[in-house]
Amino acid sequence: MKRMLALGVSLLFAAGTAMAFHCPKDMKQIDDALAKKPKLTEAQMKEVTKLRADGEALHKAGKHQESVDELGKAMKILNIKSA
Ligand SMILES: [Cu+2]
Repeated sequence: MKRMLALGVSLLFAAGTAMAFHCPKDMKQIDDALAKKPKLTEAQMKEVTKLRADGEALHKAGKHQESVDELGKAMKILNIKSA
């Protein structure tokens, strides 16, 4: 019984951790794309920068799903295929 509980807890933890690791990965992809000086309009650049900052803030607030959503929008503008 104790062992089952431990397994359940570790599975739950693993699921949360997988999500939490997604945001930094997306942020890195965005940073990498920005480092290559992509051809974006000024408005797009502003949007990407904002989404990137929002994503990081949401990630730090523990709202990983929302963070992934915001970062996903930035990645779409940058034409990054999410892995
Ligand atoms: Cu996160």
